[in-house]
Amino acid sequence: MSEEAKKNNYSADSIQALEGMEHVRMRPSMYIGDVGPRGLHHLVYEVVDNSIDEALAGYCDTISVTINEDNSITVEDNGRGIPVDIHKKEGVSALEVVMTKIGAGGKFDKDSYKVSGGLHGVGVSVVNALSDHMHSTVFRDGKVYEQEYEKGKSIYPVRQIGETDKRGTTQTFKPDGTIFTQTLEYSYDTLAARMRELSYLNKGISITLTDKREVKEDGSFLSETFHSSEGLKEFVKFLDGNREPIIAHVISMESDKGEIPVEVALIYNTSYSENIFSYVNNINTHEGGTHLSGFRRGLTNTLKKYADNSGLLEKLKFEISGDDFREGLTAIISVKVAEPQFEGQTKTKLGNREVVAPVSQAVSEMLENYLEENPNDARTIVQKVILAAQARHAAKKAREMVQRKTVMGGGGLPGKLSDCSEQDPAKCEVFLVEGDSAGGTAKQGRDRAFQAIMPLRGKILNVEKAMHHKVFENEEIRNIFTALGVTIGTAEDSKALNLDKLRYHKVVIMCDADVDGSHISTLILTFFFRFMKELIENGHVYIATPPLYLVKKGNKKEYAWTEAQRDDANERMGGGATIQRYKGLGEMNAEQLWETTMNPEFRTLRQVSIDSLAEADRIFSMLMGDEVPPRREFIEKNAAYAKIDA
Ligand code: 0RA
Repeated sequence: MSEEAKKNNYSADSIQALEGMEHVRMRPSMYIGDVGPRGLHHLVYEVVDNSIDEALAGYCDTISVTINEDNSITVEDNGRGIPVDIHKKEGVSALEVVMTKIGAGGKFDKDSYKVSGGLHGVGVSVVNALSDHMHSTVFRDGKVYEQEYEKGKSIYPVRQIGETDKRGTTQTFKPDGTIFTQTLEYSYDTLAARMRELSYLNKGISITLTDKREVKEDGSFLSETFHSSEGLKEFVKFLDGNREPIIAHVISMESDKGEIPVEVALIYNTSYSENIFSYVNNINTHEGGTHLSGFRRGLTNTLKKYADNSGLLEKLKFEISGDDFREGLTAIISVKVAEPQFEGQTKTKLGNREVVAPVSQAVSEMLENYLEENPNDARTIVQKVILAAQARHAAKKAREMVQRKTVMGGGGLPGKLSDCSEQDPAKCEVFLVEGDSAGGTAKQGRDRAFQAIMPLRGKILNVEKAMHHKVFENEEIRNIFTALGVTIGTAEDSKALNLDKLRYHKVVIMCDADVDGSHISTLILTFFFRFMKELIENGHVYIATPPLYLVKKGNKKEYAWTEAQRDDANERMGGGATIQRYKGLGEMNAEQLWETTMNPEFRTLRQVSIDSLAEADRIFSMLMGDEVPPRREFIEKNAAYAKIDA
């Protein structure tokens, strides 16, 4: 290439880089999913992932993440430091290339493939593009270097600012408020859940999370360090902390023979649910994929073979199905794949076919060894499988009953449902209301054109503790299925949820704003989480927020949701206002309920979302399981559904 051509080529490249940055700012959702709280937190994961990669390459064992007072984030690691030498092709520092060129991340080190990477694996330049301000500091070869950026553009060339005996990289960024218009506030709990998860998935790394917005009485900051020496084995123990194990040990293995590193850990507990979490390159693959298929295949084949040889199956009159091997199972599968292909609606389904066999083989080998060495546990597992098969038969009958009633419309809609007149589900809402009396008020207060009311009798069944056929036999729960128009089971998958005939796109849980009310909300949410997860994942589930106070003086009245709002309103009225504390929905009349809680113009609905399936599972098992003390503690500390609201 001539000098002239090189020059042209260089400027063409930098124009492309600029366009890349502009494109990220114009279409941020394409890179980070959304610009709500989820996308905001995603920025942190993207930066931390670079440090995790450095740790996986073997050069870093300590990462610290700090939420600064101004909601900017600092991520620090003790790796080799991002190289700062001049990048041959670009003519600028490698650091600058990584920070300002979309898609450059890590490419210059071709010996270590990038295995971690956020959901979209987009690189730190995307974070830079979406930040008001970003500051990189590199400690390398005895020197300290820095560079700063505004909205993704460097404001000076990389410069040396001192000497050091430290090694590592420090990144500080402040998300751009013109892009993240909804909120710029970081949630400590959300970041903590992800850092904890990362520490289990990448054992040996210490990740410290510090919140400088929270100063404790002794002057120190809120801070936790996550570190796991046993990895997935500890992750399983953590997840099942509130369930009762039926076998002596967590069964686990790790294999890095061959191309694909596989880690698996599992345990069986007394519950009836299946909890399998699968990860690819530290990303939770909600939709499963080939690694999950490999796991299932290995588990089913091995246990089936063992059960057949044990003679325990002789009295069983029907075939055991794959599902039966997974009742009461909690498992985690983590694989690292060099070039993952993500498929599915949310791009969280692994497509790489070559992953099936290594996972299946690893699982078989692990289980064979365990069953061989622990014959008592082996017998316990097989007995559990037999019970599951029997219960499945009972559940199938009960389910068919729900189905018949739903599909054939024999009984029609439940008698308690007051339906709306609108036919387009996208415009329809249904309120699940605690108690018949509040249900009556809601029925009077609603806009019957598009709002339906379904009163629920007291506390609905705690599905966390019930066998599945009991759940499907329960009338209240059958009514919910029927009212929503949701059915279970397709030709390929007997447990798949069918939302095609969903009758309302908004399903609103409306309960009293007290302890009982939040317990009932939690019961309903637990049911949705275990039996209609897709309803939550597709954003159909909401929680209504009735006010806590009515502040009245003369002909002025205001509703308040917090103590601060209450005192504020009182002050605005000149003090001395009458304050009514609503103890339940029942104390409001129809008009008040409409104005404050149901009218789309004024109400606040909290959309229920699941940040981390693993965390949600743990919380529901804790809130609804057998162990009372942790539940009490949690409910006392939090407003019941604290972790799962939007
Ligand atoms: C590639 C090569 C080298 C370091 C890194 C990447 C690196 C990147 C990040 C991102 C955050 N922290 C990081 N730490 C290191 C250096 C290769 C060498 O020194 O030979």
